[in-house]
Amino acid sequence: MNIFKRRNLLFIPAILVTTVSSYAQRSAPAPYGALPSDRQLKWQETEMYCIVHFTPTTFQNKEWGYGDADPSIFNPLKFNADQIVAAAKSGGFKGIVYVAKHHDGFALWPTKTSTYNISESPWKNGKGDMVKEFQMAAKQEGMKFGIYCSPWDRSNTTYGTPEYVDVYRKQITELYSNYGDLFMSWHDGANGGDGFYGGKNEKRKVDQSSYYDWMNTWAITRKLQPNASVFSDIGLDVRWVGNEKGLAPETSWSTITIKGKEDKAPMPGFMDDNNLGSGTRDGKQWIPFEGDVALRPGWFYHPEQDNQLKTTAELFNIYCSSVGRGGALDLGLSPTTEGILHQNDVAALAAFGKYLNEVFAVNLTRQAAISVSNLRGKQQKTFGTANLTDGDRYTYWATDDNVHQAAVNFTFKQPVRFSLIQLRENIKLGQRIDSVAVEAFKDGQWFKLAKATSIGANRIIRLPKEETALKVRIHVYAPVSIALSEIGLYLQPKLQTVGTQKDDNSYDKTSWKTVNDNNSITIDPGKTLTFSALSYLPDQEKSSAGAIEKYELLTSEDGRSWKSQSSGEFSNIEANPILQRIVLPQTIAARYIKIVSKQAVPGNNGKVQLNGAQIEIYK
Ligand code: FUL
Ligand code: CA
Repeated sequence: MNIFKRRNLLFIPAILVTTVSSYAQRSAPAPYGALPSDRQLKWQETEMYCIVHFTPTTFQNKEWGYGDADPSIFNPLKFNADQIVAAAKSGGFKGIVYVAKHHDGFALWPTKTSTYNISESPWKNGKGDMVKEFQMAAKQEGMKFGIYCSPWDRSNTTYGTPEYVDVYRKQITELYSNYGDLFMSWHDGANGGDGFYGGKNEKRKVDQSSYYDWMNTWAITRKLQPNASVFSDIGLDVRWVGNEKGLAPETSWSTITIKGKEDKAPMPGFMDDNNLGSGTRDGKQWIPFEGDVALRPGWFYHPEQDNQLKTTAELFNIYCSSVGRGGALDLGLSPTTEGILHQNDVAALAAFGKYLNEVFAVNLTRQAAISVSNLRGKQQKTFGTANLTDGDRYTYWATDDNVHQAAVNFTFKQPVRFSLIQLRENIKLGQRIDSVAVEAFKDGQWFKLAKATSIGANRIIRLPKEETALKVRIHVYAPVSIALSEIGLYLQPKLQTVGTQKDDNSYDKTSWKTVNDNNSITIDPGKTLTFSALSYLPDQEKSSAGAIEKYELLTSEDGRSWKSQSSGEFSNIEANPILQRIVLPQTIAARYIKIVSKQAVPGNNGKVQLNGAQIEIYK
């Protein structure tokens, strides 16, 4: 007979139950759900890194190179990888991912796989290796190093055939064999479309989930770089957050279930982008998110964006919505054609790093007397409250197995002022906590301050305003015992909000007349305008569906016969719908101006986003 059948348990003497359970409470709680690998733990600890885009595309002032740039344009005369990496370090970043090959297909290292590479450029007389330069600079600054090699290649004539997949595998083999120990192997999801393709100038579409045969491609990564976390739309180790603003939603789980593909390893094209930000509570796999966003509006350097850098306040907001939501922040840096960061970027990074240090300088919980409503096995030394403030993300306070709700109380000698609460779980034991509620005791009463879900590796709760309290209480709810490793209370120093400088040389458009059809807009400014540039601002609130991807700009003297002035693409507008500029090679004088959408981001019921409010014309 099975004595552990439920009804028999009732007859086991109470004393035996107590002894067995208190013995169990001496050991660590059993891990819960999907767990991070050692490789992912290291990645979670990194929290902040930068991605550097510096290729011939920089010299073309574009966001996506077409694949036909002449290598002779790549000649950065003041190139200094150390200046770039040191600036990133001053911002508090701990790693550098270098774009060894972007969509234009130009290899920034002397690869044997294609002649379209750095040895064809005049830089260092064709003897240079940009990937090596960044690897050495990262080493010098004590930063981790990672590599992004774009799967999409708009230059390679074999792109779209099985032969190219072989080329791509050889490229990553070179990159993963010759540039030291990598912490990240980065791949994006932008795939296929039109390009140069060795002079064919055509459109090539591939099936993202099958073409690259990621499982076998990433097997190379695992073999050559076992410590590198693989990032992609959904990568083996790290997922994309679903936008290029670096922002995760309030609730963002580090686990995720890829519906219908539970048995398969994750790879691009496997899931609906809408779930990337939130993840899945109790998801089948541990795949936390990376929030990627550029310091400037675009990923590449554009001189006209020199005054459009994110402010410290914006960067801090992004930090709280990425690192502060259990993921990582990957900030894009864009060297100039000289091969260094612009002074504004250097200053922005230093200011942000300084501010982060100020925010986290004083953890007020270290000044408090701490008590908890339950302590696992009464083991003060192993699971006690001292673990909550020791700065170690793996030492933790835990509750007994049957205690799934508990509270932590902080009592101060004098009322303290704070505006940020930081929590960490010991994620080696999984993402256990469902939610927390924060209360403050002031004027003789308890007040509710905030609630949060999805804690994980790190959770920052920002209060709407500063609070002053003598006691703070945090209620924790979980489906299993709790293993919370850190609680911090901080006072965020005030930030001066300096408005970003905007272009002020745009024409006043209050009296313009515009005529729209679905694909074009005709502007009648009422008089002849002399202009050097135009801009188009896609919807900033909803989605990029319907935004113009390919445009043509035409002008006319009589509104009937039109002359084409310029055409091109608004690269990457789907993922990063920022202000787009059409800079003309020389100024034009025209009486009527027309913008035609030649291709738009799918969706929006086929309606193109194009109205007068979205267009500016510059002197
Ligand atoms: C995207 C690319 O299309 C952008 O150009 C940029 O490299 C960004 C980091 O990833 O998918
Ligand atoms: Ca700790």
